[in-house]
Amino acid sequence: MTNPVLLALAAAAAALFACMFPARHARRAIAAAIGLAAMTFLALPAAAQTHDHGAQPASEQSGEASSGEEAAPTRSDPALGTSYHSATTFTLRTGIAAGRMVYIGVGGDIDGQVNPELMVHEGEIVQINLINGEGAEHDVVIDQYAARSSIVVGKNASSTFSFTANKVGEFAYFCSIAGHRLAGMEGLLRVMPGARETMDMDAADIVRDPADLPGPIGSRPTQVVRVDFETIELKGKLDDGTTYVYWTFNGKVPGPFVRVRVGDTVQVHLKNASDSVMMHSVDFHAATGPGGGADFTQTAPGDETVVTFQALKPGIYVYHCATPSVAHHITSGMYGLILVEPEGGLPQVDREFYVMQGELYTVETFGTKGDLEMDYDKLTSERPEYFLFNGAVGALTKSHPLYANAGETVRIFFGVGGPNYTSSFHVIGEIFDHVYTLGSVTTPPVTGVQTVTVPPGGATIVDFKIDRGGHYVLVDHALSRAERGLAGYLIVDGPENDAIMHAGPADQSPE
Ligand SMILES: [Cu+2]
Repeated sequence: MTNPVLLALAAAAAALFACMFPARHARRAIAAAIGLAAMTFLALPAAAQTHDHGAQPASEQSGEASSGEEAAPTRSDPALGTSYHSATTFTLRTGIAAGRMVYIGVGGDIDGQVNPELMVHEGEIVQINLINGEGAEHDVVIDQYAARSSIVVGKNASSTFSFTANKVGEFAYFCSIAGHRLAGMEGLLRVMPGARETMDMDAADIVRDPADLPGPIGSRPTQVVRVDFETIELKGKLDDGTTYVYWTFNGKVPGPFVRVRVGDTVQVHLKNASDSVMMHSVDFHAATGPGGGADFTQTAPGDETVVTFQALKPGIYVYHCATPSVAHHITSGMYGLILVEPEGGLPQVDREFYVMQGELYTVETFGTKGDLEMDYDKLTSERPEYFLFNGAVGALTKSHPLYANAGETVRIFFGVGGPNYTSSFHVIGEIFDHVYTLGSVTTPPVTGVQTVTVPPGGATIVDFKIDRGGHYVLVDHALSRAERGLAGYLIVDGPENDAIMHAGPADQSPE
């Protein structure tokens, strides 16, 4: 499928490209950085109606799927001046059904269907992946769109092409190899008028605003702090036109940011909503005791439990649901952070943010529209479809970017719910001045850090001063994950200080 080396190179090139642009082009540069590997050297053109990757030598196509040219779905923030959307993706495998040559749908709504009808909406970018299922030569052509795949030669060879569905109507897709269309290789592309109806109506916004966290505690005597959690299962918006049944603490992902000081007594009330299907619980990594509290908080729908613990050690800690299958509860959104401030608190900064990373394991492939379902097999074999900041695709790019002003110091509390993937947390275009390694606030922070490793069930704190206005991008520097939903914007208002960076040679720098 996608070639990781190419991706990495493309990502690096895009990031570099982003950095090289003068500030007035920051928007485009950021779009490029976000598109990064997603575009894998291939522009996913808004203007061009089609693009064809061209025929490949047969030698490169025999054997396993070798296209390596997936124009993966891209995304961005319309406010940032770009118009990429997730491509509507279909995968067709050639095969034999009832003695005829046919296309067979793979994945999503068309899975297993013979010559499936491909339904899209006007204006959508359509991506069609063709896989050779039996070894004869094939392609896919849509005449009216002047769109076609390469000829796939040899079993498991594949090809990908995309186009913008800007003509409404019904169009045949077929194999142009002599005789194949007549032999059965023909189906229908239906382009419906108007934009696809988004599912916002019946899907909740489960995204936790990264600015939604309590302020510093600083110096105060220790006290009993009551924490009220309600576990809520709800259909939430995963992406435009895509929903997932999340399991949450208080309806958002991540759960509430809990902030106490060392020595506090934390009294947790866990209520499980009466319309829940599952039992839920909570394990605080900040707690010492059986299950981090989970042993005392296994809570049936409609019930409430209480557990009390001492915040003995300062630090930034993950909490999560710990009801089996724990991985299932975590992937579905049941994680959050608790900060146990050291005596006197952390050094003051101008802005604090709360960001967590997790993965989603859906039956449907990344980018599929509709209601998606959890895939237990993918979960247990660690094959996620989505990587997410704060629970949804576009959570920190489209709906809730981080905002700051040039000259301010920014702190990000960053945790990984996971359940499985370690993050290489990085902000494109910035350097962390202070990193509280492994979430320890009792060890002096390390300084001048580019990328921080954060394991599942782990967290960190990064502080940095923003010297220059512009747009910065939060990523996991395992950048293939940016193609599967993982990106955030830090939008910084203020002067674009050319002394720090400008396009062109040094002697052209304005004083
Ligand atoms: Cu749970």
